[in-house]
Amino acid sequence: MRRWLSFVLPCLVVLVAPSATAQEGYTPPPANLAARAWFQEARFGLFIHWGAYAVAGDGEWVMHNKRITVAEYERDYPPAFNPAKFDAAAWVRMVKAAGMRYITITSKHHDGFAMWDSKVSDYDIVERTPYGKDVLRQLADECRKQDVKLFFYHSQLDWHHPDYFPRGRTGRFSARDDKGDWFRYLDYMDQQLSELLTGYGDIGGIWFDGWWDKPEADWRLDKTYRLIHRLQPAALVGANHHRKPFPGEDFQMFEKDLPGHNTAGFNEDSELGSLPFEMCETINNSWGYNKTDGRHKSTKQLVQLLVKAAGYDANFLLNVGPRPDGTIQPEHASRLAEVGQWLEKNGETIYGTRGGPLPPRPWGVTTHKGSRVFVHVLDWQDPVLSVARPPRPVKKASLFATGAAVKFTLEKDAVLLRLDPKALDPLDTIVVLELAP
Ligand code: FHN
Repeated sequence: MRRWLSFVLPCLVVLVAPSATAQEGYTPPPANLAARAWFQEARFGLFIHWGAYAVAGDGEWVMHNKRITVAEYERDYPPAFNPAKFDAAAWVRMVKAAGMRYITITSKHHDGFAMWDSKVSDYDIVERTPYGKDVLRQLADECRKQDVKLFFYHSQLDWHHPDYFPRGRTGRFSARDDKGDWFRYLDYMDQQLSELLTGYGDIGGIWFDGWWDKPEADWRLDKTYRLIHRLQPAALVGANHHRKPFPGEDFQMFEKDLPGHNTAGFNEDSELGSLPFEMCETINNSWGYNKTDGRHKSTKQLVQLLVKAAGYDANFLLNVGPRPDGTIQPEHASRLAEVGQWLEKNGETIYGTRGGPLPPRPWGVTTHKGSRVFVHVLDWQDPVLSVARPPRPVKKASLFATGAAVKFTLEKDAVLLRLDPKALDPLDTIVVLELAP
């Protein structure tokens, strides 16, 4: 399942060049700045990788990995995709119960198949599947009703379109003719983006992916980013190119790693910028539905990832890959519900907070809001925890869960917190430090 990584990684090696040309001189208008502020406060969203590939239950890279040609894919996948049990209202209810504030769903993944009723192509869910309905429209309507923001993940890389030429590092088994008009492909992408930005109400933003397939190409990002910002000035543009943000982007994303970390291999050149951060992660180890992947992270791991992301000042975008019938795997739905129960009690220490002020440490992280610092103790067993001294004097310390006072000693450069080992919560013991104004 990590096969895509071997294609992405070589791109990272050539990443010594400065950031690509994009929307130079972009000054975000007030509506965009307000949207960024909202985004940063929201802290938690659902990533949805869903497309005709769900039919195989072998992840979203099945076309490339199994060397399926365009003709075979067209014949076997969309005609078998019939998500008759898809219930947009139930999905959005699940998102709300999980404490998530937004959804980022694949409008088109690398297979090129559109999950909406595209007018510039018939390679879409309405025209090619027995289901025949626009799932993005249903989801957009329901998100509006239930006050959840909707973002679209849009693959710039396309394994299906004839004009995606010269080909990139991936999708080389699709048996397309060795010709194509690159700028016609980019026109097509811009037309599809225009459909998404004009036909589905206010969109939270566009989450691009796939630039890394052809880092040397002229992606005409300037034109594309301008188009998005013109059609919806408040829509946030982000791109998963694994590099420092390009001009015109409104947030910075990190795949499977906390900002500044690189355990998954994507963030070699991912210098931290000043835009809002978002980290995305899978529940098991797959983005698209994978019926053999049972390596589901526990609720504890997921809560701790959310908390760590917040401590690193990043949103947490947690993925599900719905099944071909339109339902969410029960193992994933139950975990989302449990994270939601945790947030129901502890959300005050996550939503609307900023990371820090203390640097993340192996024992945990801090978040803060106003004069309150939330010390999230994630991995600690001893009665005394030494944390760095916050920027202002500590007036009081207490357990967030019960309000019980926590004894502390102020050292020159540290605060010693006396924790009752019996009162430690295995998920997250939250100590509130009240700072002097
Ligand atoms: O190739 C994709 C992959 O399928 C998935 O969409 C992830 C999500 O971050 N991004 C790409 C790899 O970088």
